Amino acid sequence: SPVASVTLKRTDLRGRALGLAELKNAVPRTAASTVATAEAAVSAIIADVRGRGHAALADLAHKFDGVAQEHPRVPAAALAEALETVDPTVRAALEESIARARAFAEAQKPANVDFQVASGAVVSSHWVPVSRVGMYVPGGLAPLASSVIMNAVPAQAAGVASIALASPPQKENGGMPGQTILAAAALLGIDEVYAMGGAQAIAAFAYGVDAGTGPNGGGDTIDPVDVVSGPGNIFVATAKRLVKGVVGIDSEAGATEIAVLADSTANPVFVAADLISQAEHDPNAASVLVTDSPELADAVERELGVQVARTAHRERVETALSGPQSGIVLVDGIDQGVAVCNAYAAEHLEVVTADAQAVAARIINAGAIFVGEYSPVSLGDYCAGSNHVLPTSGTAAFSSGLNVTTFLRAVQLINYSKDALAEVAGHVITLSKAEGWPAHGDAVAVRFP
Ligand code: HSO
Ligand code: ZN
Repeated sequence: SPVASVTLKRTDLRGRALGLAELKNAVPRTAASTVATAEAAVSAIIADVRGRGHAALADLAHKFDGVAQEHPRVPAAALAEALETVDPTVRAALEESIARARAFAEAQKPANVDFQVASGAVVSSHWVPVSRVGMYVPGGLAPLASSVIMNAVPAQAAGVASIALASPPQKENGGMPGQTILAAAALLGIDEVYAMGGAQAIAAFAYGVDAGTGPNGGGDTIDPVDVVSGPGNIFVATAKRLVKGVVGIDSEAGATEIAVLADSTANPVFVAADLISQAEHDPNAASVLVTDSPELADAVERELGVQVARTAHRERVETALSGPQSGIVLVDGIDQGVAVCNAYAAEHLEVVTADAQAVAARIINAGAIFVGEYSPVSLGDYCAGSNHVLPTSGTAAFSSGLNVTTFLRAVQLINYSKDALAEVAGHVITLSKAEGWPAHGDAVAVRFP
């Protein structure tokens, strides 16, 4: 039909003075997808990969991806071919995306600190990259070539020496990951690529896989990594949670979310388009409008009807927009709007109000904040220079999106001279006695007989 009827759940908070707990309950959100449901199956897969190596990977590729696979390594020739055959306009767009992301990631690198605490007493923190990273790029519903860029560029800027990439084998592509994913990897100079999906890919990265464990005694060694990064489905997210501690992980990325904080100055055509853009990802995606203008809310809803009717993934978008995770929150002014957005802690927040920059400065909880009507979320998904791997489900309140520090550690260096140690020795000895650890104090005293 030419016009879809799209009604978003409305929550009217006007005139209500709500505390933080009440605000958190008032914002549209589904119960966090229960990782517990996948845990048993994922634990079994991890144990299988640890126990049987390539033979397990081959069995799981057959079972989940429907492909016959001796070993998952993508041959160099397949990467080269993908780069040669990629559409030139796609290649140009990937290159622009890489260039902007790289320029920003380089600028974002934190500075080392060498600080003189007292005379002859230097304490430093030096940022050191992890040695090896395994990045996951989803296939299936969401074959995101742009996610290759978002994972790899910050790791490269951090100085990670060894980068491996896994993406599910695609039956339609001869058991290789998608061609655009391969082309993006080739453009980034990543030559260690595996056709592996799901929890098994995460297990292979976390624990490594021995050579010679393949069904016919084949298979390259997959060295264990220090950090596993990248988005994925519930199985991938569960596997990342289970291997966390053995390796580092980036934040858990669930179904995508967009919140728009808008006043009467916002353009409803733009707002509707942006709400649809993220709803397109997933029937569980969340699109939330927070506004102090009931007229804008009505106009956006009308506009959603027009735009949803002609959007390619109409069914998925309708499901996402009508779900309990999406909705319109009416507030009595921008102050309350800011409070609602901080309580919600969106993965993506657009601020489309008068003086958007000043309003954005008051947002403390969001994965990424898009300021003003010419900074839409889909710009950030591809070509802004920012990163699109961002914390979802309210986790933006305590974690950050993927960035150069995801792959760095701040190693501390302590360098005191004899005089500098002498100066503070009494305090060390006092504290060691006060805590009942006198040998600690002795280790200082022994230097000054
Ligand atoms: N919006 C997604 C990223 C993405 N969108 C990739 C399109 N391609 C999560 O931030
Ligand atoms: Zn997106």
